[in-house]
Amino acid sequence: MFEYAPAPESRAIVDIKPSYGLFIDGKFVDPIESGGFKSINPATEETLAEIAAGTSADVDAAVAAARRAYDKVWGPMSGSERAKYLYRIARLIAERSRELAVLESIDNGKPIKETRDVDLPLVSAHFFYHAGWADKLDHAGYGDSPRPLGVAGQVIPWNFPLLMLAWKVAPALACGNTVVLKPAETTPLTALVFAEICQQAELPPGVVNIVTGAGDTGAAVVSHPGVNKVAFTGSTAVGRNIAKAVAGTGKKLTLELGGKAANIVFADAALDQAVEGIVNGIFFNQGHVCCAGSRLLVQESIADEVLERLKRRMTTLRLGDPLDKNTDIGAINSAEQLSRIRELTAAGDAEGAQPWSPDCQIPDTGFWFAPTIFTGVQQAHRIAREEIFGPVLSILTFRTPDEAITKANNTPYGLSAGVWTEKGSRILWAAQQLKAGVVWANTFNKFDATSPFGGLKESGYGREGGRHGLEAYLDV
Ligand code: TXE
Repeated sequence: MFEYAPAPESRAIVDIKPSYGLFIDGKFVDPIESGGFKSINPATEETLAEIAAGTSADVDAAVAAARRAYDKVWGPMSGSERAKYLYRIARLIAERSRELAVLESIDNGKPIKETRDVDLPLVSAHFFYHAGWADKLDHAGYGDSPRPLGVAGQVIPWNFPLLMLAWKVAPALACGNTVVLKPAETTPLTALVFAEICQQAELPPGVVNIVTGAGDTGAAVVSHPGVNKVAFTGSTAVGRNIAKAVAGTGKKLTLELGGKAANIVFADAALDQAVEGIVNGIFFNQGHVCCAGSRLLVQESIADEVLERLKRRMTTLRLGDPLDKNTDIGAINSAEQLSRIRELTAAGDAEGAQPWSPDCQIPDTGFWFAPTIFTGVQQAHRIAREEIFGPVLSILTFRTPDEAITKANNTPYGLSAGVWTEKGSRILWAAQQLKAGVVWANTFNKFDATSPFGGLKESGYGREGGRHGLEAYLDV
């Protein structure tokens, strides 16, 4: 139990409108058919705003606007002109970052400490970084006569709403494409403020279009014949459906799907750092992270000590009001996600693993889940195989480095992994052996606009960020 400091980031600095339309051709418009849904604050269950649900007719209008903008304005524009708009957007995001951080915390449930210090700085960094690429893609700058693809249809999830938008929109625009983006239904608000920022930046109408709605709206975007490129981040199940919908259409596709990352701690690791890395790996953003270190593999000789230190550290985690700057664990994003987490932790109990959580007070309203670790986990258990996407860590042990790698790779996913050891040669060896798109050494959950991110196996394909991320939005 903790005394919370009063929330310094006041709700008063955000101006949430009672309802929002769709952002098409530079304007907010009503959907063609009436209907919508509510965005709610997962920490309080209060309704934040009524959100329009776009149908395929709205998607038609958005794709048509994106096509006109591509053909007439954005496609023919020089890279240095496009860069000016991207720099303007990046600066406006940086200027409005406090407001956007508060709004993201209210709509998503994640702690303000994270939206303020991680999400928003990375969002503006992505726009600054890609602004810097726009003119380098002209002429000889890139070397391979790159050309944009046309209209990009992008569908994003709710775990990093504005950051996932930035990962998709910034490279698309830098390369000369126009965009129709569908935000997640539980977290549309920062995307709608981003639409206002596009207006503020005087981005030509139709270059960015935002169509809110649920999965059917997303399906209409990705299957639209006027879309040339599809980018999706979300569940592996939906990713599979999208791959089928796109097959044979000639659309370029990138998929960033689930994960079940191993965080491997060798006996020679610096344990204080490793314990911080384990905590950050699984409890950052309530574990709503595709690359979360959700399986701890700890060498048997130090397992008891690591467990004791980890439990001690977990008793200091503060769960509660996302707007309190001392909060470490915010709200679970939705009732649906909470029930998925509960289903999998119940399976962990039923299969004989032992759960442990620190004593923490769960608020009466909203969606919450205490940080939890399971010991006695077997590789066959569901909690060792399936993505929980919550603050739940499955702990397994290993004796030899080879066994660690075998266990780490024993998953259909391949997004990320972590290695904790003081031995440099072991880091290089493990990075070679691990079948994961990202391997962190003596750190975890580090992201950078300059570095490619993406998965292997059922975690998807394609890269976002860095030079490699541009390839998803270019023909050469
Ligand atoms: O994902 P969905 P959900 C994983 C995580 C989580 C599970 C379910 O394990 O527990 O997925 O989450 C849109 N065509 N991840 O149900 O449904 C949807 O509207 C086109 C991992 O939220 O995949 C939303 O905008 N689009 C992940 C987006 O897809 C469709 C992040 C993601 O929703 C669609 C989120 C369809 N047929 C969840 N159906 C990660 N990789 O980070 C839904 N959508």
